[in-house]
Amino acid sequence: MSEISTGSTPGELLEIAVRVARDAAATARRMRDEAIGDVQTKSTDTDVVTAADKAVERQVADALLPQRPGDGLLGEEYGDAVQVAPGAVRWILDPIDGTVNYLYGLPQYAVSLAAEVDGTVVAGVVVNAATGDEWTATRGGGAWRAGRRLTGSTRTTLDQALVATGFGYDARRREHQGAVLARLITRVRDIRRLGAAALDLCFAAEGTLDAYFEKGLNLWDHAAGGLIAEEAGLVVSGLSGAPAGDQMLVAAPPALFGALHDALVELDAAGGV
Ligand code: LIP
Repeated sequence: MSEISTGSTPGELLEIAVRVARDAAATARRMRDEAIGDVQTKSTDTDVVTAADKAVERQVADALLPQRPGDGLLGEEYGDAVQVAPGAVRWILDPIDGTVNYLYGLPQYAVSLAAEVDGTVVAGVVVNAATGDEWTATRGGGAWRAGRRLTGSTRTTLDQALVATGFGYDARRREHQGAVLARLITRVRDIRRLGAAALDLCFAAEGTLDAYFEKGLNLWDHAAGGLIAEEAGLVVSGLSGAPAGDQMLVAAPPALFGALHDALVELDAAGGV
């Protein structure tokens, strides 16, 4: 990989993230056939990691860290390499978000890479490794796809909203999530379960979905996609004033957010294990 700049403006960090994420997506695509032959499990028997998840994360670390001393990297597979100093950049990476889709060959998996400074995500990119589709954002600079500025859905009522969500790998959690869904589904247009939080957030940012919510996400699942959704004008948060996080993440345009939020509170969507 050629020279990586030491720049630190959101625009410079985005440029770096885009180049590194595109190369990582190419590796994931190239490796798929061989990688799905080498699969291990993590938290449960259905929580899988392939050789490509690990190889992509190592590739991103090798591309970024040697050329940017002082930066850190929080990745899904190898965790938090170094503690960064105040003002320094911590990269947040999901090498392949939607690993089960990757395993099955469903073209809905992505490299998600964000740059965070002092706890705030300032730049982010999501690249669908199967299709090459790409979404980007910088804080204050808007969210973009193929040169088009994203502004989210114009839907205003929950009963007309196409809402995406996801389920955890733990059967007890899925039971609770399934029960919530059984009651929510009568209040929305329909539900979509696409299998990759980063892409769900990007679809909500561009209005291909009206809203998205999920319990149990890790920071690497939503760091980049969350910024892209926020910069498209969506509200991205937890419930009852909590920030978006593993308890709950809800992303919806302001006109829809209140109704979805209140339904999720009523249905105890952040409850269960
Ligand atoms: C996935 C998330 C998805 C969720 C899955 C899984 P992974 O991340 O993107 O939204 O429903 O359970 O957590 O494991 O493919 O990186």
